Amino acid sequence: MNISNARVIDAGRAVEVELDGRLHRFHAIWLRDNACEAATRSPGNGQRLITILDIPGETRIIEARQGPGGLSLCFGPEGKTVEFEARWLAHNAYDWSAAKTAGWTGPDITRWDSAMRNEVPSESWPVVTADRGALGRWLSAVRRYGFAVMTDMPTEPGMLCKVAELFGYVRETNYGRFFDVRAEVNPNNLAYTNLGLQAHTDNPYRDPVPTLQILACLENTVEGGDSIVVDGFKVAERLQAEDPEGFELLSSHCARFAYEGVKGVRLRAKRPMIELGPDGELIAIRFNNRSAAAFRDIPYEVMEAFYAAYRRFAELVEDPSMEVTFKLKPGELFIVDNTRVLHARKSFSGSGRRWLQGCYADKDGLLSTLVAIEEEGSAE
Ligand code: NM2
Ligand code: OGA
Ligand code: ZN
Repeated sequence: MNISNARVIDAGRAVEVELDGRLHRFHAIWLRDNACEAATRSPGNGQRLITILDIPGETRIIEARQGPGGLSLCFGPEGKTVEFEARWLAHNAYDWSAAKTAGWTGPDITRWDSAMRNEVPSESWPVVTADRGALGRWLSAVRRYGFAVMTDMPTEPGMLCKVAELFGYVRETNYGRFFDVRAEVNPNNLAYTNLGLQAHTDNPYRDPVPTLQILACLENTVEGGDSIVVDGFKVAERLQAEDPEGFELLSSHCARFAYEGVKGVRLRAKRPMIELGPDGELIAIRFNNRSAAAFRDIPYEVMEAFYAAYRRFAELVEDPSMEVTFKLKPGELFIVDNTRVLHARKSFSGSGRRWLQGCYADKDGLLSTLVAIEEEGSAE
């Protein structure tokens, strides 16, 4: 990292510095808050020891000196000198002017369509349990594609929880720590039938929604029952390209979802089908025909147009050019980012047996484990 031309600007309210040939400005208050030294952050755990109120509101940069690997800044009125690494500054630089368009996603995400069927990310259980690098590859695929397959699982009940435990924790719900998915006599959920299920995200009636789902196959000798996955982020992108108003409608109005299938459970949530962050980042898709409740947060004048956009979204979800289809065999499972990738199943016939098990887990733990594995790799 090349650092040059550091100078105090705006009467000490900021510093300007060239990092690898590009000028960046950083504010005095921001730099002071992010000082990486023992009185500001605990050297042991990296947590900040001070609050914003411990930093004088009139903080200014009195002096900027440039060293080989970084910047040495003296802050007034404290009279405190702090060193900043050039690499750290470049990584956290924020002096970008380009406004982002609604629906953007970060560099870790690659959207996909049916062409993914030729390169479905997949690792085998004996390999990921023996090799951190292989586990890292699998988790990295989940981060990038929101979907990955695992093969060669022992076909023992509950093994899918061991997969969640490779990177985090099972999220227990009213359906149990994990649940059997098979046709039942008095099903409390349409998943427990032989009906086809339109591509959906699970549990949109929960807030927060479970961010990962694992579905493992123990038996599958039925006719049909194929699995389908669809990248909801790709669907959103296509909707936005062909019908920007439709995208705007689904992202700026709340839908409602509910599950009230058994006595004592009354789960309800009010959230958009396409959720954007305040900076326009695409955060989550919620789409589930079985659990959509009556929408009542969309003005009368807008409701018909909202429904037209909902229909168009559904048509894109069902467009064969968007889907990857496969039939799970015993010992295979798949994981989906339930905030992004929709899953479906085709209906299946009465002859033969189909037994899947499912569980939920959370993506923050998966991403944390992945970054830790990546750091192990780069520390070698
Ligand atoms: N099960 C399989 O979100 C849903 O209601 C889909 C969930 C019952 C846990 C099915
Ligand atoms: C589910 C589900 C799909 C299947 O249980 O949430 O979508 O293949 N099941 O049975
Ligand atoms: Zn489901």
